[in-house]
Amino acid sequence: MQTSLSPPVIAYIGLGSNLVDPIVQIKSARIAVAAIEGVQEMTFSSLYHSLPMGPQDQPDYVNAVMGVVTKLLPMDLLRNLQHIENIQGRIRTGERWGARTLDLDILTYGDQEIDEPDLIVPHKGIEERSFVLCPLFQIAPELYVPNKGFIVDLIAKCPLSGLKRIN
Ligand code: ROI
Repeated sequence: MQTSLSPPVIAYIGLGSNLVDPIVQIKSARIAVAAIEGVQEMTFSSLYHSLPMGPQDQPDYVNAVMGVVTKLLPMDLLRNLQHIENIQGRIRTGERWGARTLDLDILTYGDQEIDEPDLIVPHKGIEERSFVLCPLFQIAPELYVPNKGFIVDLIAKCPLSGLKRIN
């Protein structure tokens, strides 16, 4: 893949899966993300079991968050993550908030705020998602999420919604 390199930035990536052996999906994705050229794994949270946000007629999810140092520009990082989603069998049905084999979201990218048609960072709705905030807090307890607040304050305001740590 064609990419441009820039100075290293710390980014956090949310991982989610609720189809075709979610724990295996998340573990495979971790390896694939760490293997992207220009991306280095820094931290990886526990795995969490979460109830679906959105339509309830879908399986429960497994979620985790990964911290990386990357020299990729945000759009290049996004394209690489989408490539991994596709390789792991993600089918985009167009259904909003439907089940998926793998979801890889850029949660934060340094202190940048990005508002592009394909990419909004910090991730939209992060403050309502305990399945993102809890693993993120586990690996980055002092994080300030640009334009949203400190992770510790975001977590205090977010219901746990049945989230359970697996490992
Ligand atoms: N619900 C949970 N619990 N975990 C997710 O990763 C997740 N991802 C989504 C939607 C469909 C909004 N619901 C989710 O994209």
